[in-house]
Amino acid sequence: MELEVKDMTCGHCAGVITKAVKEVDTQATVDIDVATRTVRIESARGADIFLSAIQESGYTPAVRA
Ligand SMILES: [Cu+2]
Repeated sequence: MELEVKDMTCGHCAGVITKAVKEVDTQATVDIDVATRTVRIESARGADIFLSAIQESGYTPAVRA
């Protein structure tokens, strides 16, 4: 899945978001591009739980259509 996190602005944000994703699914593959505010996640889990986890970390994610 591909998420857009508009308020992810630096490496610190990317680290916090990576940690949040891994807490949901330790097996998840996370690929982040801060420049385009993109978080790509490969996981068997659905998008909703990752959206919630990233929100709880203080960011505003949306599924990129
Ligand atoms: Cu940051």
